[in-house]
Amino acid sequence: MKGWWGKVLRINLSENKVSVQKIEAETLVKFIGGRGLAAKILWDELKPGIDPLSPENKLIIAAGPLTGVVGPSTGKLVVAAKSPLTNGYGDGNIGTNASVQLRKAGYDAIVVEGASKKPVYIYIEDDKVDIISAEGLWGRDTFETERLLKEVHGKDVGVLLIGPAGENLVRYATIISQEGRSGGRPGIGAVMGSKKLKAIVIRGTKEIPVADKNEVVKVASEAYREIKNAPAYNFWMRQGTMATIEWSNTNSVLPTFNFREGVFDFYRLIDGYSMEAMKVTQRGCPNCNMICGNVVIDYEKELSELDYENVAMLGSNIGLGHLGKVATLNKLADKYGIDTISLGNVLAFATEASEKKLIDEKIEWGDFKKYKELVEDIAFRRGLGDLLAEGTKRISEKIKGDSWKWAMNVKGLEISAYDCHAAPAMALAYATSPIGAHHKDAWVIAWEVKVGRTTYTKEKVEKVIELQRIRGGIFETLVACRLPWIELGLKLEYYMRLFKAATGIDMTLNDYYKVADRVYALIRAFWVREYGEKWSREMDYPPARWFEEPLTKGPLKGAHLDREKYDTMLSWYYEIRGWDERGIPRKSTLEELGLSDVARELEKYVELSK
Ligand code: PTT
Ligand code: SF4
Repeated sequence: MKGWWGKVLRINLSENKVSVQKIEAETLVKFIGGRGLAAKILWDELKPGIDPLSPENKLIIAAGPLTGVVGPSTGKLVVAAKSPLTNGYGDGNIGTNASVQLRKAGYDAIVVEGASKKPVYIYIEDDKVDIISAEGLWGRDTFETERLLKEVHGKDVGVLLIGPAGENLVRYATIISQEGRSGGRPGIGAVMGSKKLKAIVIRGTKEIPVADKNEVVKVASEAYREIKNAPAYNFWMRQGTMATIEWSNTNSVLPTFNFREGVFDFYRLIDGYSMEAMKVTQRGCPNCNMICGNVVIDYEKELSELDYENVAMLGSNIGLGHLGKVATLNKLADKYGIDTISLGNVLAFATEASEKKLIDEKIEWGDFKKYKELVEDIAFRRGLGDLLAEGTKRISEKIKGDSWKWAMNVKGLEISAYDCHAAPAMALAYATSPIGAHHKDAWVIAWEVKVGRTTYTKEKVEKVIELQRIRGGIFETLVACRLPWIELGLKLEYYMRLFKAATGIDMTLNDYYKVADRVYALIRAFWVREYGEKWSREMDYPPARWFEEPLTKGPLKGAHLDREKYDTMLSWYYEIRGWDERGIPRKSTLEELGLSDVARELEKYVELSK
């Protein structure tokens, strides 16, 4: 079979055992790769109810048929596991040379099982796999560790690794690569830490098997040309995702003071133009000709790679209007391996809790020195940092009061950087994202701003699902970066042609949508199996703050979400997906998607509607 190797590398750290497992062609066609493959493995192999930080959890590193193949932005990987933050399905997407090296080494995915007693790292060179002591690396930050590993194994290896936050089981620790690429928001770095696995280092020397090499090159060259000729290309190369700060403030969706407001008085001091003035270089993922990692010199005269989410969450959301200082907090997050989105939420939540006297510690908005201390305390779980390392949902359960209303998460995963007081479709996108609140599956906000903010229509629900199918389905399974498509208008057709050239399989857009729906239903089944009778449609709700506390500033002053109308949208969402009023896929839906086995298993935990 072309396009895939059909091979998973399994490494059991409890038993020090390495094996290679074949994946059936039928599974690959049904789930494609990346998130699809990861969800399938986790569904098939995890016992429900396991502790995500126990050896029973599995860490999945999954490529797709486009990963590593020449073509726009194909240097991406999905990392997945049962999440220690949400106790549900968790994944993330990381751009790294490790993706290309994995495929060149002859695998579509790696499954890490069990846990080592002592710190180790894994070195993979094609068929040779070594588990090596990492005693000398444990405790070191991600930048230093990657430098050391590259000195030992060569500059061209791909490295996925964790910092002290992953080692110390911070529930929102991520996997880091190349000093600034980060993936696995729902604590996938902590899962890696629980296995005492510091790093995976990969070198591959094989040729990735494709069905039609000439066609791959032809389609890729056309796509690269289209990207370069896109009208927005030059500005993208100047600001990348950082242009969104100005857009968000203008449209009153820039998270400010723990999502109380959508505008920030000092937004100009942290926007894309301020970033341009500080920029020293640009970095990015392999195979990309529109690299978007903008690197600046931070307040401590070190390098820091900025993206919109990082700056909004560690800037306006904590009241910090100084880009150099924001960059320092961001750099620390990368060095320690902490997700910036959850971090910005946690710091803001702690500040509000201090203001409302629900915690003793004195924390003030915009207090850079205090925030810097707290980031370190979180990474090493010192003092208050130990509680803050648990994420907003668990902190709120501990400090009580009405803090659950402004603990800005869905299913335990913190909200990314778009305020939804006046954006019901975006709120629905957060609430129904398959990993908890994240914009990656349906960034519907830009469209919603154009069609009108205050309506709760079926058209909006359909748009959320369409985007989830494309972004969460197609891009996360192929695995490719979605930014050429969403930012520069590269047509989806290119990805379909590239898939055909790589695999020899011709799929229509509807075929891809069916795969996407299958993956969504499977992931939803995973959540329901974990939560059992505790599962309810309330889990698909955004935080109470957006319903109950109107914006007090800006052009949309007074705006808030309407609970009843939101609930109607949620019912439409379920109806279109073929899920029942609890948000559980109907038996007939699972069967129609070729998931009869999933229906049979799920029925052991909850009653399924027909
Ligand atoms: C992603 C999330 C995002 S989404 C950002 S900025 W963004 C934050 N980046 C972090 C970071 O950096 N350091 C850190 N310590 N934590 C961070 N947490 C946040 O993580 C990223 C790009 C971006 S930048 C985006 S939108 C797109 N995301 C894609 C996606 O999800 N899928 C896909 N097929 N293509 C994508 N392309 C773009 O990739 P998560 P990366 Mg990321 C410093 O990881 O868990 O998915 O969360 O991977 O290689 O850094 O690329 O304005
Ligand atoms: Fe990576 Fe940015 Fe290029 Fe996407 S556009 S592949 S995130 S560098």
